[in-house]
Amino acid sequence: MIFNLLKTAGVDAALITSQYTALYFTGYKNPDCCIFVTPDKCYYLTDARYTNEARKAIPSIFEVIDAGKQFAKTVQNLTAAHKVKRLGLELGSLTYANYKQYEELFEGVKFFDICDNIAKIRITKTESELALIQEACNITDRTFSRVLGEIKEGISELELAYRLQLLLVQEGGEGISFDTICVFGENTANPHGHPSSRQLKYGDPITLDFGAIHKGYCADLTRSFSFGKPTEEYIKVYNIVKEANELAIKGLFAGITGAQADGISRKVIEDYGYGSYFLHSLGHGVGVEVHEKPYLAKSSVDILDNNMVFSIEPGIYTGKFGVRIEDLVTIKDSKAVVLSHSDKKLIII
Ligand SMILES: [Mn+2]
Repeated sequence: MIFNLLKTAGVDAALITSQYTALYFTGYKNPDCCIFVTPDKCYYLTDARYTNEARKAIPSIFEVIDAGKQFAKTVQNLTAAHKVKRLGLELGSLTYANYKQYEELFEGVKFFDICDNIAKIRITKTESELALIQEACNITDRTFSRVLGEIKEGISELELAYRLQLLLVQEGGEGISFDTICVFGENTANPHGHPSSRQLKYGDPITLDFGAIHKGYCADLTRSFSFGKPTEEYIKVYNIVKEANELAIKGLFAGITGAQADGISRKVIEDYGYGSYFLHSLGHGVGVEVHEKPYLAKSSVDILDNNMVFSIEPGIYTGKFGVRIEDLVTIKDSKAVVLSHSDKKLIII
């Protein structure tokens, strides 16, 4: 699959610098690596901190090179040795300083951006990728049901967030797919609030947004619920968000655009008069990266297709509190299949 990239991008060689694309092609997570691909060779450049583990972990088509601190120089040598004239680069994950350095080092080599070609490969999941994401979702669901037992008056947002993360590892997760959002009371009004020392009080709404990583693949789940008796307004808002989530999922088919899917949820929320409180877009793709293509947003032209995985996460943030309900979903035979199995009925603890 990695060799196909050269054909579709029309280049002699490609330099992969995004650690996520490298993870995608190798199954090995490493923040300090790059991959150089020619039509018949794949080189995996890293340094001595990773070489030993990398040689065992990654497929044998990759030749692991200890490039020390000389990545650019090593790539220059490879480019010259393979007589590369057209080089594909991931411009979206390259710093300007790197780009300037490459311009100097690779004289006479023409650069092409291969970000779209890579996104196209990563956007559709194979059956084995789907199974890994499903397992990441299962770990996340089990963690959610266990963390409910940890919720007690007086616990802080930070402590609950860290207890949740411990449970997630106990359930088989290898890490968190992003910084856990755990917010109480008025802090739920911030869609991506940071956990603080704020302590839980009777009657507080709670929002948890988190996910496990399983073999490099991410999950992403949000549930809002109530500690003690919720207000009438909270129940009303909760039911609107639930309806927006469920109708968007029901409306999915192979070929719907990200904008159309976003529009389904947005219309529900607007019709109830809360349109200006839906502060973000409906969803995003999930894979080795927790935010990747396709995007479900007002202006998104991405087309949602079979075997893509993405979140459906409408939310309402009134200023006093917020509610978000997020599931991971895929499309099979032009119908939505929900990968998250946590209950969406309003939980009152
Ligand atoms: Mn999300």
